[in-house]
Amino acid sequence: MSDCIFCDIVNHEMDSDIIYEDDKVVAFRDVEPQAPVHILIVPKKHIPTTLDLTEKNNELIGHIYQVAGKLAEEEEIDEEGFRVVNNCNEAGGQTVFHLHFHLLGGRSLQWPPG
Ligand code: D5M
Repeated sequence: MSDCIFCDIVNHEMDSDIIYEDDKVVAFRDVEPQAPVHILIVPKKHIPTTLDLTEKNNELIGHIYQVAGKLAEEEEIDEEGFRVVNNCNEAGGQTVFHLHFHLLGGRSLQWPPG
């Protein structure tokens, strides 16, 4: 176990409901779902926040959005619509400091978010 829970999930050292994995990312169901479909897409590499991204990560971010679309199709929320959210730092609502993207759907999502 490390001091990062998402690193522990990526390394299969902590139980989680993993629904997708490849060489770059892991996707698993959020333990505190805010919508009928709430999946976290997490890079395997430990990157704390959006502010730590560099040009070297451009391909990774594009890949994450492609995975989000593929999972939205698999979860059958693609046609009705869904949201991909990244929270950054405290006021942005970030609680786990390992970069992650929330895939939310299965209900009508409000705007602006709270
Ligand atoms: O989102 C962090 C999210 O991570 C939040 O929705 C709860 C979720 N979480 C925390 N621990 C776990 C484990 N162990 N499995 C699955 N989901 C988890 P943030 O944007 O940082 O607020």
